[in-house]
Amino acid sequence: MSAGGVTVGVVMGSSSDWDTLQNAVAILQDFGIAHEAKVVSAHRMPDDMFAYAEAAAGRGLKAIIAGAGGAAHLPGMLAAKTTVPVLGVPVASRHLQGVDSLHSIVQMPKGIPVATFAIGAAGAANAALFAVAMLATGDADLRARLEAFRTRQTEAARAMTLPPPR
Ligand code: RP5
Repeated sequence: MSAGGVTVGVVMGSSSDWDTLQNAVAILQDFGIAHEAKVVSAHRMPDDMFAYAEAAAGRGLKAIIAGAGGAAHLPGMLAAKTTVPVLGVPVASRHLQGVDSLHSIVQMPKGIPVATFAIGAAGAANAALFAVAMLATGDADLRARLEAFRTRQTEAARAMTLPPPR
């Protein structure tokens, strides 16, 4: 964790993305990761976006989870301006259901990677779990909590029962 500061930034293109990105924040909260969540719109706040990316490493951020919908240029442009790993979450868009967001984020040209996750809530949660896994490589206590999370998930799946056929 960075000295007294934020370790993982969660940014999104609009407050309308919060319903999706809150799934990432919930995971970070559960694991006690110091984080922040804010709107940083690539096309409506380009100067703010550049400032956020340029300050990220100096602020001690270890990962940036960036969610956006449609022409989802936010994750790519952040990644272009910082070497802090950017984890991209495609948000389901109104007209193309997030396939546009997914393609926009995943098809980064060679040289500037964005780790891209599934469309929607699952992608947001997995981006946060991936950030936890990255941080856990240097934090034995966090790794133990991630392993315990996996164990609980396994036990929950083993306890699943099925109803009789109709
Ligand atoms: C993108 O445009 C945002 O990431 C959002 O998913 C989409 C729609 O934004 P709003 O019109 O809801 O503000 O910038």
